[in-house]
Amino acid sequence: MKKLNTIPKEDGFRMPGEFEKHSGTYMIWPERTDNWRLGAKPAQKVFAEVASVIGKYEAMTMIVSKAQYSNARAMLPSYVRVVEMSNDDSWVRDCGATFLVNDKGNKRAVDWKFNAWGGLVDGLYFPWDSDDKIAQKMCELEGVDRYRLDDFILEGGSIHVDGEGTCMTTEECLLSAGRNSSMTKEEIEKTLCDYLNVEKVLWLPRGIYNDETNGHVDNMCTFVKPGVVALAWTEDENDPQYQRSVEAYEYLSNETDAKGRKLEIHKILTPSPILITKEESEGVDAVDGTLPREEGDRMAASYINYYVGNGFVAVPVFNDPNDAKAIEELKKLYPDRKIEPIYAREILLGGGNIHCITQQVPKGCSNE
Ligand code: KQY
Repeated sequence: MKKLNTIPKEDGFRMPGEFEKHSGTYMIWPERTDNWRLGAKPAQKVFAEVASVIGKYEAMTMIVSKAQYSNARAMLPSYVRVVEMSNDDSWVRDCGATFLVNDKGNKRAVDWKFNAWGGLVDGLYFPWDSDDKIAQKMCELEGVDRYRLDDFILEGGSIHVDGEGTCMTTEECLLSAGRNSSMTKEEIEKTLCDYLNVEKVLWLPRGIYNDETNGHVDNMCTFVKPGVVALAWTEDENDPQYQRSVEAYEYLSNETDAKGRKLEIHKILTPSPILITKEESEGVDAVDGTLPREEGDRMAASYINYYVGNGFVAVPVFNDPNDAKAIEELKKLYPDRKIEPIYAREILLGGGNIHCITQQVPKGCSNE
């Protein structure tokens, strides 16, 4: 498949909202023992559950290393396609392709440069070269041409779009020192506008407290549909999350989207603080250059890290009293989709959640 040197906006390609129809979903099988405890066995069980749930609704592809192929194949139902591919870890939202469509239903993708959330400044592991090739390989499998940006670092979890001209991100992440520090905010915004084909970028100040991605928006706020957002919230003024949520709420309340609409904001309470236990910490191998998992560290838990697909919403839950509230709220926000709660502590222990480990391929009718 071709590498394109033109610009999606000029070519008439846009990133659709996640809530638009999909042709399928990708995930990557977890295995690295310096991120996933106990040889990644508990995480593999939950990844298999997530893939099994999504696979009931749409075509599901699991990327897996050579070493783990047989194990993943054995743990996954036959309706999940398993494809061998080198990888460094399992965050396909971040290293995978960002798929685009045009009005004729043709598909292309953006292949952003990936540096493991901050490269040598504050990245989370080294090396990341296999992950940086995942987007290209997904394009080969899907048969779509790609726009490769060799000079612009971005992870898919750091952006959300409404499919109608608006992108949402955080300053904490996109202006961080380990990404595009030689670019101005205006230059970064122009790149987003050109490659996602949007007219307006909403810059939330910060993401979730202690999020190792430098505050990805996909853990903090998401578009339910154009004009409607769901925001992570806490009523506890002593929680360091409180000020972050208040700032985001105030910012969004005073903004409009690309179509000039005021945003309807739904607050979704976070679970109570979730800390890494001694047993969990001891199950992770220590490796130089990988972020350690220390007992007592607070994890960046949020229900906003859910994934929306054809007829369903896969929602992380944590055995917390706020699980039920989040599910009830999401049932109201997505009346036409089945809410699928999945106990996701093991994914959270690796540094993200269901949205971070999934990547949608939008529906189109043919490839160009
Ligand atoms: O998107 C994410 N939340 C990825 C987090 C990466 C964690 C690596 N340990």
